[in-house]
Amino acid sequence: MLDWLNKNKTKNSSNYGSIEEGAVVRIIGDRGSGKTAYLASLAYWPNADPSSPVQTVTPGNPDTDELVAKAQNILEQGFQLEQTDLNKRAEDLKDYSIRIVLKGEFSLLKNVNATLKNINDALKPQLVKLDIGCKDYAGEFFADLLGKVGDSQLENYLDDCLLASGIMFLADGTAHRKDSEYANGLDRFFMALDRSDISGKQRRIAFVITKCEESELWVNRHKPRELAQARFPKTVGKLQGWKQTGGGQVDYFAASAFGVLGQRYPEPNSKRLKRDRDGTTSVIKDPKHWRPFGLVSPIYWLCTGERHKELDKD
Ligand SMILES: Nc1nc2c(ncn2[C@@H]2O[C@H](COP(=O)(O)OP(=O)(O)OP(=O)(O)O)[C@@H](O)[C@H]2O)c(=O)[nH]1
Ligand SMILES: [Mg+2]
Repeated sequence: MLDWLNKNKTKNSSNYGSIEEGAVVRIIGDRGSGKTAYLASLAYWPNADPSSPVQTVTPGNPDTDELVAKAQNILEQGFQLEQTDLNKRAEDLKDYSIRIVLKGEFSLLKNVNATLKNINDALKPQLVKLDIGCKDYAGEFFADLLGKVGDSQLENYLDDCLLASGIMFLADGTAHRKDSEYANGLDRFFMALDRSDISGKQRRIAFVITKCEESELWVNRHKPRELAQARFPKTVGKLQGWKQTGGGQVDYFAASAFGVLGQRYPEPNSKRLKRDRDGTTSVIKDPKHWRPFGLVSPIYWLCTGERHKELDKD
């Protein structure tokens, strides 16, 4: 899977060229931050918007088919997903595999090195294929980062995490009172990351604020960096510190696995069950109009290191 890290640009003789990018990803974050819902909504991709830059999202293995079934049988029926178990070993966790294809676009810039010989290929619209392999950890892992030292299960998870080129760190935007805890968790996490080497490549961490259909987050969804800074200043401080000391790249994103209802006066497509210091638990209000937003943008960035403006508008 680590081969996916190598940019692999293939050309063919059809009307479309294609650019293939990939990443090995781990999703981390507190209990209830929305990790499994994020992945399930992405893999299921309900009510695709015809004007979205995303052409298709395809599950790539039986584990991912099972996740799609959960999206259909649990989330779409208006229920909550169960908590993810902290398996004994990270190797035994489900390893999801998802291919995302973005619609063809003329992307000459990506081909600035084209020679005259392959300029024809460079002039074709490029289908961008993003392949990710992703493990969804239980939030308990994140709690263990704070509370446990030298625990063999925790070490096993950290070792597994070191294999990833991209980390998605999810935080429920309504759990901002836990900012200090997340910042402390990151300290431990960075200590582990820094002792690893992914063959000279820079690791990327996408900090994703989830549940952004909630009105208090929705209004700032197009300014994810500012939103993160306002809600989780200490966490952002740690992430920026890691970046500045050469740890790797960091960027900020806003997403919702549930989305909103209506276009002119959008309202959250979620029904709140509970809200406390730990954040919000909800179910989908109107499953027929379930359309998540912001899910692909962090993946595009983890795979390419570039931001996709259209995906950010989502
Ligand atoms: N409002 C809202 N609620 C969400 C969203 N995504 C997830 N939830 C809710 O947040 C709660 C936790 O979601 P999960 O996806 O199970 O969270 P998790 O991070 O996988 O949690 P663990 O497996 O325990 O680590 C559930 O009540 C979900 O229905 C979202 O985009 N909006
Ligand atoms: Mg989970």
